[in-house]
Order: sequence, then structure tokens, then C-alpha cells
Amino acid sequence: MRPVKTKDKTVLRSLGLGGYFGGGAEGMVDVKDGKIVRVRPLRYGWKYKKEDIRQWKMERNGKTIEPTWKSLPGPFSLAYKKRVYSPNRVPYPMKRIDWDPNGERNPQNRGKSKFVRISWDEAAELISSEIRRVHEKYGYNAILMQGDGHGECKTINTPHGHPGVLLEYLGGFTLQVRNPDSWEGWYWGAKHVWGQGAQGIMYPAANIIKDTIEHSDMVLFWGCDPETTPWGFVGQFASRLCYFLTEAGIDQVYVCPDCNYGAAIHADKWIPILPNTDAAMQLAIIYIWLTEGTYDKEYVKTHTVGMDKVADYVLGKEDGVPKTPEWASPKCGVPEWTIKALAREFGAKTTSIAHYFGGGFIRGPFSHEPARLECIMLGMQGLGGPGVHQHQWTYFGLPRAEGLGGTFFWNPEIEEQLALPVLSAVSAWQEQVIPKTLIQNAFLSDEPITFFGTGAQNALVADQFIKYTYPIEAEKKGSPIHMIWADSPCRITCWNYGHETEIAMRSPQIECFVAQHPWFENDCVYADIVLPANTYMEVDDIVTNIRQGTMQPNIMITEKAIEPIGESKSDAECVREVAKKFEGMEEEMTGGKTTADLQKAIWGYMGGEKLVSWEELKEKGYWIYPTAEDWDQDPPGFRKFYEDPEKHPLTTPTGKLEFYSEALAKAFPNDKERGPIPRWIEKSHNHDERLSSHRARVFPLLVMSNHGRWRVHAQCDDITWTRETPTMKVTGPDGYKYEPCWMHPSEAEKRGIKNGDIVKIYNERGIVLAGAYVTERLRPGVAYIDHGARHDPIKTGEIERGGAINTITPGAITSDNCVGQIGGGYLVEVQKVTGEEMDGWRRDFPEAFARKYDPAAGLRVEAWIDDGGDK
Ligand SMILES: Nc1nc2c(c(=O)[nH]1)N[C@H]1C(S)=C(S)[C@@H](COP(=O)(O)OP(=O)(O)OC[C@H]3O[C@@H](n4cnc5c(=O)[nH]c(N)nc54)[C@H](O)[C@@H]3O)O[C@H]1N2
Ligand SMILES: Nc1nc2c(c(=O)[nH]1)N[C@H]1C(S)=C(S)[C@@H](COP(=O)(O)OP(=O)(O)OC[C@H]3O[C@@H](n4cnc5c(=O)[nH]c(N)nc54)[C@H](O)[C@@H]3O)O[C@H]1N2
Ligand SMILES: [Mo]
Repeated sequence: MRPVKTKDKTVLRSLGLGGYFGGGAEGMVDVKDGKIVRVRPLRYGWKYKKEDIRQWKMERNGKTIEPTWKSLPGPFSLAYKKRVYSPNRVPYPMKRIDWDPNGERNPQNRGKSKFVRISWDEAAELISSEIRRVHEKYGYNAILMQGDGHGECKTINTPHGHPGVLLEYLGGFTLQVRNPDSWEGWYWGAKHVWGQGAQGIMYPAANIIKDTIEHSDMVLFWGCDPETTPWGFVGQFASRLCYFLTEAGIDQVYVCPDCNYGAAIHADKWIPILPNTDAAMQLAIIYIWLTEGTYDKEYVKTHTVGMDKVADYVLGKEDGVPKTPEWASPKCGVPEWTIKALAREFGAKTTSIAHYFGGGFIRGPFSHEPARLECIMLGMQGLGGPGVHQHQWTYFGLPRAEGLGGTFFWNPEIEEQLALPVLSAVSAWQEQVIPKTLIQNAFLSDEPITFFGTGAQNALVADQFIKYTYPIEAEKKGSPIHMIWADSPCRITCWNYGHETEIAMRSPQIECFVAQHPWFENDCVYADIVLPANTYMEVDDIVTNIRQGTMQPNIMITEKAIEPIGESKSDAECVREVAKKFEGMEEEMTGGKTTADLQKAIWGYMGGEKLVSWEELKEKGYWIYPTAEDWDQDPPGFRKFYEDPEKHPLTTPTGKLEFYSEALAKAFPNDKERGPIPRWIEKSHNHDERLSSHRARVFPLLVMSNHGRWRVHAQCDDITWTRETPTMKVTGPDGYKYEPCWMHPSEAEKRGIKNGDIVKIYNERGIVLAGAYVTERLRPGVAYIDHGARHDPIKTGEIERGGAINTITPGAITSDNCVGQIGGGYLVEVQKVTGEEMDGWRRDFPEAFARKYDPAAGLRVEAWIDDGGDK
């Protein structure tokens, strides 16, 4: 029998969903008859032999670990063809039916009225004439670009920021600055303790994995799930490493409210803590060390400042309250004997702490406090010494590759010469900026808003001491916002107080809202014009998979897999369609370069000639960096500082670990939330979200909101294969697939809730429907629901069916002088939704329940098209 031909071609992809930061989780895509038939891991040996690529090896107790010879993408990456062919794709340009730029704009109907098909030319004409009108009437700063967000790994067609390239040529624009969402606590807190690096997590991180493997007795996975979140960016190598720790006899202790997927497999001990109460337990650990003398006193003397002030607070000399385990236990929900045992183990054993990307516990109210306390704990145990580090588990810290360094991202030269928006999302470089956490305030308030620090992710710590105002002065062309161009329309689903954002999007001040997106979801619902962008399967590009968590860093040419779906265009092309309407602008933007020219130019910027000839790269499609011969010579983490703090100071004002920050004391003498030393804060005028609050009588559960195992934020909520798992969606009695809300059996029973029931999670900010998932894998006192479920409003600003929990997160920022966002650690109640209540909503909001819905993938795009998409 002749073998069946199962594919016509195989192309390469970087399947991580981090976006512009470069890729990871490489894959191979098989295409037959113009359709994607399967996505599979990349066999590194497809075009290379193992001998061609130097590999690394690490050892402990006679066991060894080395990279695998194929990539290990997460499940949603392997299922991504379902995302590409989703019934949720935007098929053609659309306009809201009752938005008329020459007549009534009906902003009050955003989120309610449907859309009609328009041609590409009409769309470009509408957008360009709106830009001209707004420029003339209000000036260029009246246009806001929302161009940040994660997304597919592309370079030339990078998911976010292209509108900014055009608007920049046309004069400028207001930038929505993406606050350091993953890093809030580290950025606003830890940076003041140890300086260093962009986001505030410990940096440099070279070789800390090797050093931990060789020297640590214990790793604390503190607010970390290595079996879930590494998937989003680089795949599953983090999992292998945890199995290796077990083999090598290194203890793994998990501190988290849920027995998360990593804990379930790898934990020697799980310590279930209440959300956002870590600071209490940390203080009690420090109390034990101080009273039992089990910390590195010599190191503290030579490497740190302010231990005395912290000790005064912890021992109760400052406020009369010693921060004992007995004091901490009712606050954090961990028995005092467990706290003591952990403190003693941590004090006696060589210990590192692992997070993946920030960690769930530093995105709550006052998140700078637990972050700073962790720096102090590590400092008290000799940070930088053998086996004492803070990890971003496998994201950083794997061996250095030869020749790595010449990358395209964050390279202003490339931005300038190739018109690629490489800097767009993370740096504030426009004169008028609005932090993403303050967007609704900006639209709803008549007063100017002020804030300390733009929050830009790569800003120096000095930025946090600068006061900014929006709008800037009129002489500097400051203006309130009147038009928005968003290529990452998921503010509602991923940021603070989404229900208020929904109301803000209806402000008459916003005269035109353009959303450019591959899928009709989330904020698109509130748009006036929607442009169909396409996915990485539909474009030629070039990407680097250089994240250290990628076991074999590489460059790859990603040849188009399929033709664009419907009338979609790449993000760059969408913007060029509009640019065509401005004389000479398209030529200006591209400099006459084709995609093929750009691929070669980018490879050149990366120092490509030194690595591999262009011809070889083109022919093989990818190039793997060998491990550097001298990789194990890099000093691990803070080792140089550890060895000689005078010669190798940190970047803090004193050059030491600042347990007490003189800079904060001077700049913000009246700050009760972020003082010069970290403290336990029961409540403030910004946040009253503790179980001790009178509010907890009505809202007695604390929300934990992780990063979805089966999604990357708002991405991939429509993948049919993963939606079948009960931890991704709970099928309600009405057939709708609800977002799971985990509850402990004791909490469920109290409320008469059974597994599979439709429940409502609510507080003063609104109601979110979910499906009950009753399990002992979550401690009592907590309601757990991931962020990012697809927005499906029943009543705008009030009731949400899709499960987008961020519609009811607090609107207030981290604390007075920190424009960070709150993801979890706030109060709610959960109740069973009765048949009567559901019937009432069905009666009052019939259009919300009549939307075209497909349980396998969720809402279909036709749900929002006026004629049901029949035209
Ligand atoms: N409750 C809670 N909230 C949180 C967090 C939490 O822990 N709890 N975590 C926070 C963190 S750390 C983060 S990073 C943010 C993430 O928030 P975002 O980065 O905003 O989330 P994403 O959904 O990954 O990406 C943004 C949008 O880009 C779209 N996109 C993807 N590829 C493309 C493309 O090629 N072109 C275009 N035009 N669009 C594309 C996606 O579909 C999505 O709508 O969420 C934050 N929110
Ligand atoms: N599958 C998948 N992968 C992703 C993403 C995704 O959305 N999905 N997002 C990507 C992005 S942008 C980021 S920033 C990273 C995020 O990576 P992480 O920051 O590591 O992820 P989180 O899920 O927010 O938090 C990790 C764990 O913290 C625990 N936790 C939650 N709240 C608390 C608390 O109050 N105290 C303590 N001690 N523990 C707590 C939970 O067990 C949770 O599993 O992941 C990246 N990778
Ligand atoms: Mo993030």
C-alpha cells in the first residue's frame, strides 16, 4: 500500500504567546491542501545533528539533567489551529450600525448595538478622516493608542503598536502605558530594596539554576505554578526541572491558597495561605529568626542597611505589637506551628525562592509589602551566596548561549529604520501618557489626574519619584482623549474594574473607537470600527526564540502556513491601509521595504552574519545557538555582591540591600501604605479587603485569580479541545460553558452549592456568573477564578456572563503612589443562581441571551453582526 500523504509542507512557528518579547515554545506546523492539519513540537534535530550544538548538563547527587532534544510547547500551543479557525474570527472590516460620524454617534449603545460589514476602503476612509478631524479640532494628543498586551510571537507583523508608528509620523499621540502588571510588587517595592534590573525581580540571574541545583537543600515555590504558567511563554521544561529536584533530593515547599498543578505533583509540603496575606507570614518568619538568632548576622552587617528599623517593627518596639506566629496565624490562615516549622527549616537549610513571572501574591492590594519582605528574608539568609537566590523558574537562569545578545527587541535603531513598533508597549516615550490602570478615571473625570511614575516597565526607579499629570498643559499640546485606536482590545478582561471601563467606553467624550483584532472579543464589543487582523499562521515573518527557558535558543524564519482568513490583514498591513489615505505615508512607513527585505535586515541587526549565512538560514529555516563554551563561568545571581559588596555594589542609593529606604522616606513622608520599611497593612483609604473588615460580613471570601492553565490571559478562550476539560469550563444546566469558580466543599455546603451549579460571584462592583467547581484543592475562605474569560455582558457595567472576573476587581491602584493593578486578594460573596433569578435576567435582557453561541467555542462572531453575518 502506498503511504497516505499527510502534509504538503511543514513550516516553523514560535508558539509562545508572550508577544513582542521574542518567542519560545517552538513548533512545527503541517499544512495540507492549504489547511493546517497539525501543530507539533519542534525536533531540534530536524536539520541539525546533536554534535553541531553544544549542550549543557547539570548534576546533583549522582543525577543529571540536560535539555530535551525537542521543544515542549503547552497544550494550547499544540491546539492553536482551533484558535486560528475559530468561529470568533473577525471576517471583514465592520462598523457599529448606529455610529454615524456625520450624525448621531450613539456612544450610549456601545456594548449593545451590533455591527455591519464595510469595505476595507470605507474603513480606511472613515479612520483617516476621523484622525484628520480630531487633529484639527483637538490636536494629536487627543488620540490614545492602546498598543500593549501579550500576543502571538511575530516581529515584522508584531501584534501591538503599529498604529503608533503611523500616528507618530502624523505628529504624535497619547500613549496608554502598560503598568508592570506581572511585577507590581517587585516594581513598586523590591526595586527600592535591591535596585537592579527593569521590573524589580532579582537581576542578574545568570546561572542561578545551576547554583541552586548544586547547593540548595530546599526551594520554596512561593506563589508559583511551574506546571502552568511557563506554558504561556516557553513550554514545559520547568516541569522537567522540578522532577529533577525530586530525583536529586531537593525539598520543594509550596506556599499558595490552592494545591496548584505544580504543588499537586512536586510538593513535599503544601502550605495553604489566604490570598494576599503573605506579608503577615513573612513578618512572623522574620520574628522567629530575630528571636532565635537564625540568620546571617555578618552578612546583614556588611550587605544591608535598616535591619534595626525592621527589627523594631517586627519585635513590636515600634507599635507595641510583636509580629509573632500567633499574631500572623489568624491573618494568613496558616497555623502558628506551621509558620514556626517553615521559619526554622528556612533558617537551617540553604534555600532559594522560586516564582515564575512575578507570582500571584504580588498583584494584590499593597503588593509592594510582601515583595519587599521577601527581599529582606533572602537578605537575612545571605542572598547571592551558594544556593540562595530568587528565581523566575527557568525564564532566566539557564546556561548562556554562544553569540546570543544581538536581538531585535528593545532596539530603538530598528524601530527607527524599519518602522517596527518594538518599544511601543513598555516604555513611555510620548509626552502625554496615561497609565493603563487609570484609563477609566481619565475618561470619566473632568479633573486632570496626577500620578507618580508612568509605570513603564523599563523605567528607572527614578521615574517613581516624578509627578505626572494628564492632560499635559495646553501649550504642550495637551488634550483630553477623543479617539482611541486599540490593537489589544482587552482592557476590560485583563485590567482593573472592567465594569467601570465598560461605562467609560460609553463616554460621549470618546467620539471614535477603532479596534484592530483577529478575534471579535472583549473590548471589540464597545468599538465603532473593527479591523480584521490576522494570525501568525497567515504571514511571513522572522522570530527569535531566545528566552532562556527555551532550552535551545534559536532564530527561525516563519513562513506563511495558510492564506489570510476572510479579508484579514496583518497588523502592519491594517495600519498601512489607513496610511494610504495620507499622501506619501505608506512609502514613509515601509521605506519601500518588502517583508523579505525586512527579514534579512532583522537578521542583520541580530548580528546574524557572525552566526550563520543568510542562505543557510533561509534553506534550513532555523538556527540553534550552541551553549557558550565557558557558560559555567558566569557568576550566579548576586554572587559578586555577596563576595564583595564594596567593590560590587547594588544600584540602590547606598549600594546595599536597603531594608529601610531613605529615598522613600524623603520623597513620600506621609505615605501610610508604602513607608520606608514594609509593614502589614490591615486596611487603608484605598483598600479595605481583609477578612477582618466589616465588609467581610457581606463578602466573606477572598478572590484568588491566577493565570489560566488553558488560556494566556484573554487568549485561547475559544479553543474547542481545551474547553472540554472541566477545569477550563463548567457546562451549566442551560448548556452554556461557564468559567469555573473553585470552592472548598465546606464553603460550598454552607451556601447549598453543588459541583456544576451556576453561581454568581459578586461585590459592590457587580456580578460575574461562573460554574461551581467544588474541590479540596482550594483552602476555605477563598473563591478562585482565573482572569481572562471572554467578556459576555448581560448588563453593561453590572452583570457579566462570560466569567470575566476583572469586571469586578478593585478600581483603586496598588497604593497612593503606585499605579499598579489589583488582580486578586479582594472580597466577594458567592451564591447559587436560582432559576427564578436567571429567568428574570432572560426576561429583562433578551438580546444578551439571544447571541449566537456555540458551546464548543463560545460566542460566534455573528453574535455581534446585525444580519447574523448572512450578507
Ligand atoms: N485578575 C487578574 N488580572 C490580571 C492578572 C492576574 O494575575 N489576575 N495578571 C495581569 C498580567 S501579569 C498581565 S501580563 C495582563 C495581561 O493582559 P494582556 O496582555 O492585555 O492580555 P492578552 O490577552 O495576552 O493580550 C492582549 C490582547 O492581544 C490580542 N492579540 C494576540 N495576538 C494578537 C495579534 O497578533 N494582533 C492583535 N491585534 N492582537 C493580538 C489578544 O487576543 C488579546 O485580546 O493581565 C493582568 N491581569
Ligand atoms: N498558561 C498560561 N501561562 C502564562 C500566562 C497565562 O495566562 N496562562 N500568563 C503569562 C504571564 S503574562 C505571566 S505574568 C505569567 C504569570 O506567572 P505567575 O505569576 O507565576 O502566575 P499566577 O498564576 O499569577 O500565580 C502563580 C501561583 O500563585 C499562587 N497564588 C495566587 N495568589 C496567591 C497569594 O495571594 N499568595 C500566595 N502565596 N500564592 C498565591 C497560585 O497558586 C498560582 O498558581 O505567566 C505567563 N504564562
Ligand atoms: Mo504578565
